[in-house]
Amino acid sequence: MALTETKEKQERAILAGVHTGSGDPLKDTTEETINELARLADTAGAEVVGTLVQNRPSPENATYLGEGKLEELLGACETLEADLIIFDSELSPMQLKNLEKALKRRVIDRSMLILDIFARHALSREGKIQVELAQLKYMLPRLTGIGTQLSRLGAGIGTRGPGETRLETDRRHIRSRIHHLQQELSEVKKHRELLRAGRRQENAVTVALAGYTNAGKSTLLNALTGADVYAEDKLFATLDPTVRGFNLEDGRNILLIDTVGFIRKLPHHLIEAFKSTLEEISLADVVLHVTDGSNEEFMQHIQVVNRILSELGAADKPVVLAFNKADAADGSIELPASLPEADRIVHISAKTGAGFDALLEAIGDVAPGKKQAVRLLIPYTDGAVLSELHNDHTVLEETYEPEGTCIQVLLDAKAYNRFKAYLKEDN
Ligand SMILES: Nc1nc2c(ncn2[C@@H]2O[C@H](COP(=O)(O)OP(=O)(O)OP(=O)(O)O)[C@@H](O)[C@H]2O)c(=O)[nH]1
Ligand SMILES: [Mg+2]
Repeated sequence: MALTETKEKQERAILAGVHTGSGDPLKDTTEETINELARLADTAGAEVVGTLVQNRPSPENATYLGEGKLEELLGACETLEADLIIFDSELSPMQLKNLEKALKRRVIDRSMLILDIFARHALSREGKIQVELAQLKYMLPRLTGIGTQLSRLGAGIGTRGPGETRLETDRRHIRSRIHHLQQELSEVKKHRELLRAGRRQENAVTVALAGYTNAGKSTLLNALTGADVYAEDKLFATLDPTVRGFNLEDGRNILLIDTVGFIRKLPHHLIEAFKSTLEEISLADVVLHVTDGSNEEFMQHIQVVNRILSELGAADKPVVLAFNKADAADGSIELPASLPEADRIVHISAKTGAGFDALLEAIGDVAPGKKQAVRLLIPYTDGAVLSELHNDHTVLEETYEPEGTCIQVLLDAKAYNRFKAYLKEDN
């Protein structure tokens, strides 16, 4: 039997950007952002064959790059046989159109690249709807650029929809599809709200994992809860929220929620479209912010994550900041003088389990319903109180004394108030 070639041809991509030196984390192209773009391109399946960064105070209005650089880029495309040029920042509809015309090749920007990766990684119905919605909304104003060029230049990275379907490029069709997807999304949202209400009834504490992509969130969820969630050394491995439970030492039930990671210049449409997924973070009791402490850029990552967290209205939640990958950081992680805001900071390794005790203690401290061990003396005449303590609370120790049963039990603030009349004097 003959083997058929199924692997798609790898697209050859050149990365391009403008270094303004403005330090604007959303617009400037730096060595770090271009390296990150290369990882994104790799995740999307492209082979990066070249990079071109122009130094100029601001991008050219009509063509992003200056005239000379554009010539140079066209030459490079021909020499390196590139199929695709990926720009590091979001291009305006006009820039996109002009660039495709000048370079005679498909041009995409960072947003389209991220959307393409999301399209390939979305598994759940909700994830797929959200990604397609973001893609279509992104495309709508750019159709004169993409629409005219795409049919001529064929499919590839930036044109794939969830499930490897080809994105539609007809304006009228897109509008009605957006409408349809929005309706479907509101159905899915109702379902998610029901799930959430169920969790509230179980009286569990919800802790949402948040952090830069590839920080180790899913690995940590697996390590803490014994789950088997997909974790891999690639960007945006996780798109769909997963919830797994575990218990703290005082018996509190924690529901840990894993969800999509963040990145610099995350397309606004994507945040907008992923609102229902990201709501898991804004509605959680505690945010567990995981950062890759072995990555030199962790401070920038933390800033990006904090900015998105406040955009989501999650800025005032109790935060435990976990510097992960302590095993991979050479020496100890050096924390800068001005530390990012967090209620607790811990160093952990999701891989080896180092630092987990401190992590759980930190979560326990900032999460609602913290329990403390107290000693109560229950007279033998109050048998009902004793059974209630046994039924509803964690009893640590019990001894029988002449005046009654001496019981050591874990109580949260509410239960403490209820039973404080029985407090043993030498507590
Ligand atoms: N050395 C080391 N590697 C780790 C540690 N934790 C996670 N990793 C690795 O980091 C990579 C990313 O881990 P994930 O758990 O997929 O990261 P994530 O934050 O869920 O990433 P996204 O879902 O893409 O946002 C994987 O290759 C993990 O094996 C750690 O403590 N030490
Ligand atoms: Mg993950």
